[in-house]
Amino acid sequence: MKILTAEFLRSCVKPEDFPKDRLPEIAFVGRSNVGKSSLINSLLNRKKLVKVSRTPGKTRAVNFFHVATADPRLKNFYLVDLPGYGYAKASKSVLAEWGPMIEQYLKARPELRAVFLLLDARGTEDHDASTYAWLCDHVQRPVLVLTKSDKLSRSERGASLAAVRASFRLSEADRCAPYSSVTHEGRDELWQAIRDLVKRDQ
Ligand SMILES: Nc1nc2c(ncn2[C@@H]2O[C@H](COP(=O)(O)OP(=O)(O)OP(=O)(O)O)[C@@H](O)[C@H]2O)c(=O)[nH]1
Ligand SMILES: [Mg+2]
Repeated sequence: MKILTAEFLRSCVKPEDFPKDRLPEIAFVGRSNVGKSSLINSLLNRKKLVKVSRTPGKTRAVNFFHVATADPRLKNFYLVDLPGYGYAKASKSVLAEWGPMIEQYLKARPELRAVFLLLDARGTEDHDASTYAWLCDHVQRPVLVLTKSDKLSRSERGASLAAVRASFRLSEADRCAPYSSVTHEGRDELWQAIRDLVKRDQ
């Protein structure tokens, strides 16, 4: 994908902060530390556009990145980095703010064309399954991405994909693909998924 520009727009902590220009939005959801911010950097071929941290809970607001590409179907849109869930060390008050913020964003955006749910290729947790179910019921069926695939061997990757497909009861048509923000494995496939989903209702 030829990226023309990729810029941080702003960090939103309440719905009034969300942009009002109606551009298509693509959101990334997943547990804290799963690799959401790294994946956005990898997709955009930037090293430090989005802050990445070894400490879980780095992304605490809804962060919008404005992107322009050379693809006529993806001229102008936002990638949206959501705070991670399941970070037990965050203070209680921060935790109480997180859930509603994510919920408010996901439920209130007609601009939202695609939701990617990121899962660690090395194993999922109960919270991942409940988030998947919640997204299917309240927002839209998310596309699953198995992150950090570089940490697994080829055969382990196959086993991980099969395990997720079975436990999330995916159909043939449901996408689920490995991704590595280190080797960029899966990047072209992810852009293809974004293209297909953005085109869907334009
Ligand atoms: N080996 C490997 N490490 C990765 C990959 N993606 C992310 N990481 C590492 O995992 C850690 C967390 O990555 P982030 O991208 O900050 O994760 P996040 O989901 O945005 O985390 P929060 O903002 O806390 O929700 C960092 O140390 C990254 O370098 C990957 O594909 N491969
Ligand atoms: Mg992050």
